[in-house]
Amino acid sequence: MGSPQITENPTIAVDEDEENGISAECKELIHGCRKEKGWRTSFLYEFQGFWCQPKEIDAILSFQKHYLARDSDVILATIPKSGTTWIKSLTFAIMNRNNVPVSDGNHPLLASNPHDLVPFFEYKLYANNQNPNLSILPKPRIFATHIPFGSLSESIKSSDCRIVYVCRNPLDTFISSWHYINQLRRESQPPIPLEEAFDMYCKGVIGCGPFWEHMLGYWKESQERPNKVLFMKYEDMKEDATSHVKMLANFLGLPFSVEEEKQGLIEEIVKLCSFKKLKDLEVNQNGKSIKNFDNKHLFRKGEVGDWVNYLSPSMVHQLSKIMDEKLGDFGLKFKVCSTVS
Ligand code: PAP
Repeated sequence: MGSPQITENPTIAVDEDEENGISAECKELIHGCRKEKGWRTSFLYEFQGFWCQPKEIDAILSFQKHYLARDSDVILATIPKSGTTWIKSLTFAIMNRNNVPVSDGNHPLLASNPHDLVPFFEYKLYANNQNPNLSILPKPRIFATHIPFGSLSESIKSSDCRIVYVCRNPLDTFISSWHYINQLRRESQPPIPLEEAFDMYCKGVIGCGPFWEHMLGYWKESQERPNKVLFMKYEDMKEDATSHVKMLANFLGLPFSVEEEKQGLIEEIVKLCSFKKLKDLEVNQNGKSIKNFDNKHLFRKGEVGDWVNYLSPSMVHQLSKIMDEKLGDFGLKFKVCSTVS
């Protein structure tokens, strides 16, 4: 349980010099990559078909070289702002329920942010030129990533480890990303205008984007190998969290017993991991975790359909058209709905 003790360099949050401290291999590589203006940093680079920052590329190279998956590993994959924090908390609570009762007043989720309990490969484990010895971690290990399916390490693809992918309606993911990035920009940087960010998003230029490629990589794999990749949607989870927690536990090979169900354990997990419960915790109000960013920005509204408050009809039309063109033929659809009043 838990993540290995790996020190993070707090200066990473500053990103004063995006190329500072990256390996010679990465430096050489990015100079041959297409680049575009970034949302928070000066540039995003197109690496292996997706957009990312130099430090992420360096970490991904190291991850691809060194990470060896075990059949018992669980990998949680998302594109940013799609429900990562939520799926981390749910999976952690489900998988550790025999070690730590969900009702325990000292449950790790009450004192730690989910990002500290389920580490990212690229922002934590392999960040800052680290190559941690993950073999010392007890089984089953839970890791997370924003890396697209095609760039996962070969051992993930060839082993029997399981992948859980959470996908969110791009209209909401865009708004969530826009708010989050504006919180992280340095004081000297003005907020990025909504229209500018929207154009970049529609071109696919966003961390780990294009969003359609990211979704399709995992979607296709989930269709071909449903026992390998579980594909869930944020909106469906919001609508019926209980049945999704049950489905998740089944997929993870840890189904709830009749007794557990009778005791209301599934509902307890849903409650423990709910937006309201996590948001109000001291660690999530005042703590810092991933890349030393404030945890509070990970809990904004947690609703479906907040995009109605920001996007013009023509923006909705444009993005819906892209979703339809890029995803429709593959049967990946989103209800363009709003539950926000
Ligand atoms: P990350 O990629 O930076 O880790 P991620 O957790 O994927 O972020 O996304 C954050 C979104 O999930 C936020 O959405 P919003 O901006 O529309 O509000 C956040 O509020 C929402 N979120 C965080 N925790 C939960 C939760 N427990 N239940 C539902 N939504 C959540």
